[in-house]
Amino acid sequence: MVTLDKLSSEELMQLEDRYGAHNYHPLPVVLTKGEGVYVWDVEGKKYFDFLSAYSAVNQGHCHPKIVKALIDQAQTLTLTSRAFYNDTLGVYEKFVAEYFGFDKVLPMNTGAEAVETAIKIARKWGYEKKGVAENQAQIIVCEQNFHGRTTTIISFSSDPDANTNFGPFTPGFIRIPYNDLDALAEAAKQANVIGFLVEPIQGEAGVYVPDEGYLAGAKEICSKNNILFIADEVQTGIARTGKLLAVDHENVKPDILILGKAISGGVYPVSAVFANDDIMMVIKPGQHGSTFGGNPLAAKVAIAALEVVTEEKLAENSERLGQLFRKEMNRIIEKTDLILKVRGKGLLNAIIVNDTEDSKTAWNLCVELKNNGLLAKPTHGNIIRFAPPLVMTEEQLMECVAIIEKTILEFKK
Ligand code: IF1
Repeated sequence: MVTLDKLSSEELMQLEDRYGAHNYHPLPVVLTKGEGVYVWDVEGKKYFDFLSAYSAVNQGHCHPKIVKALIDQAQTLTLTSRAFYNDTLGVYEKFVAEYFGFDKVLPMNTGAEAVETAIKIARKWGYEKKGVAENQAQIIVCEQNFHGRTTTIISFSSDPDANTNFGPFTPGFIRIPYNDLDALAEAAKQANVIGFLVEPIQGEAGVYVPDEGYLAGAKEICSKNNILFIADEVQTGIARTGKLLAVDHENVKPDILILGKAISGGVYPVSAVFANDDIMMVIKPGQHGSTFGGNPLAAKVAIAALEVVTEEKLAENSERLGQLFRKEMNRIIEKTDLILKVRGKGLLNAIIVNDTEDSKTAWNLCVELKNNGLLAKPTHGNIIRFAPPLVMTEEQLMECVAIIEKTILEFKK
C-alpha cells in the first residue's frame, strides 16, 4: 500500500504512468508547491517556473489575493447552476465586460469550451444577421493553429497528432497560411464566410509572431467583407505579451474575444467569450450554457485575478522584462551556435535550437535547465518556450538569464 505523504518523485511518476492515460510526456520533475515565480519539487529543490502552466499563472503561483477570494467564496456559496440568479455573477459580468470593453460576456470554464462557444455564436450570427443559408457557414482558420482539444476544434487543426484517427470531422472551416493577408483576402471572397478565428501570436506553433500590421490588416479585411474577427487570446491575453491583450499592440478590437487560462490566475478553470450586443444577443435562453460556467467561485476568483493584473502593473512589467530578456538572449546567441534566434513579445518568448525538428536537443536542454533550477518545455521539437509568471522582478529575471546562459554554454549534444 502506498501512503500519500512519503512518495518520492520516482514513485509519483510511476503512479501517473501506471494509472493515468498516456496523453502527456512531462519533463521528469514532480512539483509539490508554488509561490510567485517559484515552484518546488517533492525533494525540496526550488525552480524558476518558465512555463507558468502554459501562461495560466501570469499572476504568479498561489497569489494570496486570488487564493483568498477562492477561500472566502468557497465557504459561502460555490455553485447554484444558472437555473437561479446569484449575487456574484452579475457583479462579475459587469466588472469583466467593462474591463475588456465589451457589452457582454458569456462565461465558460476551459479555453476549448470558450472557442466552441465563439464558433457557435459566430455561426448563429452568420445565419440570423448576415443571412447565410442554413448549414453553409464557413470560418477561416490558420495553418499551425492551436485552439484546444474538442472534436470540432481538432477538425480544423493541421497537426497530425491532434487529429489522426479522431474523425469524422466537423465541416465548415477553411484553412489558410498564418501571417498572410493576401491569403485571407482571397479566402474572404469565398461564399458564406462568417468568421476569421486567429491567435494573435501562435503559441503551440512555437511562439510565431506575425508581421507588424497583420492583425490590423486582418481586421480591416474582415470588416470590409462583413466577417467576424474572432481573437483567441486564451494564451496571449491577460498581459502575457506586454499589453492587456495582444491585439492591443495594433489597436485592434475583435468582434469576438476569447479568454481563458490567466483570467483566473491559474487558480480555477475560468474562460470567457466577449462580444457586443449585436452579436451576443443572437444567443437566447436554452441555446448554450454550462453547469459550472460563471459560478460564484469562478466569478470571485476572476475578479481578484484581473485586479492583480491592474494593481501590479503586469502588462508594463511584461513589456519591460520581455525587452530585456530578448536583449540578453541575443547576447548569448552571439556566443554560441546552439541557439539560432529568440522571438516573442512581452514575456511570451521562444528560442530556436540549432537542430532538426525531430532531434532531442531541445528536450535535453530543458532537462539541463531543470537540473540548473529552471523549468521550461520544448514545443515542436527544436523550439523552447520561455514564459515566466509576469510578477517576476528584474533581479530574478537576470538570475534566470544566468542559468540559461550557463546551461547553453556548457551544453554538449
Ligand atoms: C495542453 C500549447 C500552450 C490555447 C489557445 C485555446 C486553448 C489553448 C490559443 C485551449 C490551450 C494549451 C493547452 C495545453 C498546451 C497548451 C499550449 F502548447 F498547446 F500551445 F498554452 F502553450 N486556445 N493551450 O493555447 O485551452 O481548453 O486547454 O483550457 O496541455 O493541451 P484549454
